[in-house]
Amino acid sequence: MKTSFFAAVFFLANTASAQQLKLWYKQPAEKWTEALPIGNGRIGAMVFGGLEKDRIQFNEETLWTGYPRNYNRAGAYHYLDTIRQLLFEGKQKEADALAEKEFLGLKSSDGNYQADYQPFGDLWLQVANTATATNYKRELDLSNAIASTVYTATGVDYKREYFVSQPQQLLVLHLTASKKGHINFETSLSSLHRDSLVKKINDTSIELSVKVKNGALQGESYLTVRALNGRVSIDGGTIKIINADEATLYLSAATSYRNYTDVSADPVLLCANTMKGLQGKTYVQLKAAHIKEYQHYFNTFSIDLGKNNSEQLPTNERIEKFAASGDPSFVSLYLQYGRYLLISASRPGTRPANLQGIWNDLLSPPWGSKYTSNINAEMNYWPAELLNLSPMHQPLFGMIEELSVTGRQTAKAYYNAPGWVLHHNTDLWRGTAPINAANHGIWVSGGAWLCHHLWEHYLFTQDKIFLQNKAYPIMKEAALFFNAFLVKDPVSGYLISTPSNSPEQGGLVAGPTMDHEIIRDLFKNTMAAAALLGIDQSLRDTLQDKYKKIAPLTIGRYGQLQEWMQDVDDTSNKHRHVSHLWAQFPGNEINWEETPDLMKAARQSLIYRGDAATGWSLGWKINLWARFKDGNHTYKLIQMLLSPAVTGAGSYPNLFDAHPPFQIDGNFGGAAGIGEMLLQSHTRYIDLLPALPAALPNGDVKGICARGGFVLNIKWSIASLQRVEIISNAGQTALLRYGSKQIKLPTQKGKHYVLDGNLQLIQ
Ligand code: FUC
Repeated sequence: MKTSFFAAVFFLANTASAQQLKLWYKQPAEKWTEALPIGNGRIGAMVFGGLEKDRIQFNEETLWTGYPRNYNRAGAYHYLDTIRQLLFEGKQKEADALAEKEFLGLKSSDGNYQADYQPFGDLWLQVANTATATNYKRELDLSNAIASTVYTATGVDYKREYFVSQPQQLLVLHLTASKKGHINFETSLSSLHRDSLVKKINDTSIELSVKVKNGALQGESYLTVRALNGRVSIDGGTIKIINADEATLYLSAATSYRNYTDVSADPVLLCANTMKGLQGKTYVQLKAAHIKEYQHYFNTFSIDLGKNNSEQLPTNERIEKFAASGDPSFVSLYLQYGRYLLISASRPGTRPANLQGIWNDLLSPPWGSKYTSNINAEMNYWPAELLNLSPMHQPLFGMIEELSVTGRQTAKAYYNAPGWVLHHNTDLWRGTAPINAANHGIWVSGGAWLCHHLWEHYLFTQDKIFLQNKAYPIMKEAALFFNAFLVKDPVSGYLISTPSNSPEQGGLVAGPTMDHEIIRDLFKNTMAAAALLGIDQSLRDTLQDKYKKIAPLTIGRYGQLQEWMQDVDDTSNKHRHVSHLWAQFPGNEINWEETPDLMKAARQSLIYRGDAATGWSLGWKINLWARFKDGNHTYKLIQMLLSPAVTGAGSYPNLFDAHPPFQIDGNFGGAAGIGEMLLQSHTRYIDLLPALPAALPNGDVKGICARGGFVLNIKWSIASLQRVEIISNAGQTALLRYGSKQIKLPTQKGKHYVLDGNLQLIQ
């Protein structure tokens, strides 16, 4: 994996894009969805940029409600056969009632099944002399991950810069003025947590201590100020800075969370140590180290789709005008914003991005701002490999590893089965038992879907060590679960998944199509991994035998891909979940080469479902249409995504995706979908520009990745491929295809190849 990453960086040297990678505004944020997100994977913050009163609302990724505990109902498996039998007899209501009573997980002491992600606090600035301010502008520069606010007042130019440093583990805010002695402001901390306290630590620092209401965790945040000249003093919990030339604020945040079973960390000590790390370092050095670390990831990829004048507009106006302006540089900005958000929410060594990444201002956020595994948690990671951010995938793998441990107890308690299972949700404490209600909580394929990510990481990176040590043992255990779990359907004779559901509709059923697609994918990938590693022949034989017996995909009476075992699909159903299309995307069982009839049926199903959708559902449909190789339809949905979030769907002024109120998955699904228009590699081919819309006739993408360990630069003009550069990180053979042209290119590891628009090798 390391090799491919560094090769990609080298490959992109001297190709800095001429595009402006900025979100910018002429006025401060009033609402949270207007504020600008910054983050280092652990600490996240929303910058409002208020003139007189600036607010920086911040989070730390491990501050949640709840506590380490067992979520499982011991002996639930005693009811499994009865629930199955009732479903086989068509008694869905009775099955559901029994499952509600005996088959859900255990609630915590506060009555919740799972925990909620919490806000931490607010950092405030009360700034003097802003009344006559002009030339106001705030922006977020994606090229260096720095937000800024600038304005002029009484002849002095002021600037605030904000970023969250990964190397230093601090949120940093730097204030400067064009004339000496003009920095005058007060700064303070507050928190929504009722159990919180702000107090002085020393002459330049204050601390905020919080304790969550329903749970075990405590948090600590230190704020310290360094000013150049002028005076710093503390009055109560407020730091005052008078007549300084410049000032820098450093904010640390930590909690007592150590891991999902241990809450004995000392957040005070952690904050004190982080502050010690500042000694001997200047702001300039910190900023340079931050930019270097961030660009190490961000600069592996660039995209230029052309531009028009709308780049001159502030971002909120660009969203409003996108449908009319057709500004292609807004599409590239959206993609790069997705990459920025993933780097900011999911650095190696941190927890994965949750439903809101790491940004949340509410004590009771929508859906707890947890991890929903029936689409949302996975969608967050769709751009990771394709858009050259493979290291950002690591936090998800860390969580999968933990779930494979907690999910083992769930497999035993509910199914008396070996291996591990995850139902439709998890939280910081890695709960895996079914929650909420039988009709959507009893869904067994969360873990198997996550395993798809382990395998995809291998396919993209060809990292056999990862496959052997990390991925395979977890995939194998997930496969062992389903090997025990699948049962014979008395009607069809096929092996099916039951009890389960087609997320989140149709109720508790036997044999939802999505489960079979995901389980087949898991079995196939586990067999392929074992074969590559040359191990577990008898398991391979067992899985092969079961694989063939799993209920196949079927086409129903309306030409649709059936969502259930019975042909009961309703063509007027507009439900946001399009679960049965999983095998077309993110899976690959359905594709134009091998299964064209199923491809047509899947497309028909999606046509019935319609285009209208919010948030992640639109994100999913974008990827599906790209895989149908229908670029214009894909683009139509991208236009819906890049429209104001007035009616629900679309984007907020800060380009956060609307799944009212906000959920981050659609940002990631959208970014991945733009990539899927330009490159696909899920069959044996690497397809160049497979779904290019008429609206994007010219472009240049550098650093996009294909399975097989390839990194590509693709250039096209007037809707026609001009040039392809391909670097091979693993020495595999690339089967490149563009329209009806194709070339088989055996490669050597580390070598770089150049082809023209006719796929002729020129170098
Ligand atoms: C699934 C979706 C909802 C929401 C929630 C977090 O349950 O059906 O729309 O995204 O996850």
